[in-house]
Amino acid sequence: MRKIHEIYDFSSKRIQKPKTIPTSFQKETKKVVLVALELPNHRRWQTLESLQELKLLAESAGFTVDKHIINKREVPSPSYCIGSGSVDSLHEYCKANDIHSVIFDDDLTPAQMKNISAKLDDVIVIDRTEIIIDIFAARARTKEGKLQIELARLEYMLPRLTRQWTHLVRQEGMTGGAVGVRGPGEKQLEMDRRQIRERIHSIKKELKLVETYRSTQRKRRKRHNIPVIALIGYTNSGKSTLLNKLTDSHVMVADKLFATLDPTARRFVLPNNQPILLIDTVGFINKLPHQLVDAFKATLEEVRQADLLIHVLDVSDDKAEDRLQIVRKVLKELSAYEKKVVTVLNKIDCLISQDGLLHLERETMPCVPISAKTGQNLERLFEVLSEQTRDYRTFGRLFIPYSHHSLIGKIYENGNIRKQKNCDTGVYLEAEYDRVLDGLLESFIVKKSV
Ligand SMILES: Nc1nc2c(ncn2[C@@H]2O[C@H](COP(=O)(O)OP(=O)(O)OP(=O)(O)O)[C@@H](O)[C@H]2O)c(=O)[nH]1
Ligand SMILES: [Mg+2]
Repeated sequence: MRKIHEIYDFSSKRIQKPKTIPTSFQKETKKVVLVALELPNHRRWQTLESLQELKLLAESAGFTVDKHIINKREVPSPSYCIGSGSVDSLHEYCKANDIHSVIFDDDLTPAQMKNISAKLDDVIVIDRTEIIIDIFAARARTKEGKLQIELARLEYMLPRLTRQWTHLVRQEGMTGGAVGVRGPGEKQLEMDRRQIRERIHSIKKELKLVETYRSTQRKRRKRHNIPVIALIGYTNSGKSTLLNKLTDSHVMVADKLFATLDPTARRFVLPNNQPILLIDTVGFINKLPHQLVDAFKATLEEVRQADLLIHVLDVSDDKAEDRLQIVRKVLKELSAYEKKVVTVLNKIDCLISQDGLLHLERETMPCVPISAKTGQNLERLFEVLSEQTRDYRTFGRLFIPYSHHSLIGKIYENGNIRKQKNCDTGVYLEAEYDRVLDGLLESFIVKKSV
């Protein structure tokens, strides 16, 4: 019997008609129209910005954007989201221009999705959450990532399962082909729903194990007293590039949205010999679908539990200011807003003028302008990180007798010696070192300083 996630594949089937959302690896050009609803409390620039982001998402999913339309209304129409007249015009336009799909900038209710699909004939109707889930699905590589996506997709799909759907699903032999067992209509629908719920339950159980594993890992790190620093930021801002540059790793870097889905942890030692653990995370975006936030709990927990966040902001993007606000909003949603943040103003190698930079610097203190790609100004970033991880260091004056000379080697390895004087019976040192050495060095401290 096929697994349910193989059957409920949005990229191959959908309510009422087969639906193919092209993923980035499919080359065929598919034209789409983007649709936004503008309510009285929306400003035009906000609508346009959101559409701009949707355009990036559509392109990341392999679509070519033909145009966008904005429908102003007092309230969303319960049947069609936008006005029914607008749906008719949209239909005409799509027919005349060979449009493959329309993508709504907001989430559609199951009823709206069904009604619009009915009016638009062969044109596929997609909403924001669905396209984001689809991109995530195309990017997921690890078992954990795939499970998280499947969960988000099933949760998105459950309320949208309708009778038209079961007709299609039955043709595919979803219940394993036991003739006579499947009842028509409601009964079939109920069976499908139950099967989805069971699958959701079992994925959640598997993900719980992942959470437990991660929390054990975190406890182990705490024991080693290594500060954990999570790289966060808008998708495509350069988080993985920075991780690779600092740790000489090869995490995938790509000029596309959501290149990274799984958290990767790498150890790095600052020039003052302070080890830190850097964690690369999934990128943020405006209106991150709640199904994804729920599904990616284990991943996002790394952000919540980190000792410090490095917010990577692409300052070469003229939307940098908005992206900053989006990231702050998502941090609030994740209850991680109170965390210590160092902002990295990235991609300065692409800046033609420094004009906007000053304003962003004022907005994001403490911050460091860098280029993760060329390595420009990374020394300054190290200084700021050393400063921010001071709590993990002890500053002290020590006298180590020659009988314990091996300790001096340990201080060299885990610390930074500022002054050293060799005397007859031992060595006098002024040093800062990792707190893990506190126990070993306690009895040799002449004076502790801050
Ligand atoms: N010119 C320039 N390009 C950069 C710099 N940093 C990153 N890039 C480019 O920006 C693109 C995105 O980089 P990634 O490191 O994949 O970005 P990310 O934040 O990890 O993206 P997601 O994983 O999708 O959230 C790639 O094409 C990088 O080569 C930089 O300092 N300068
Ligand atoms: Mg990345």
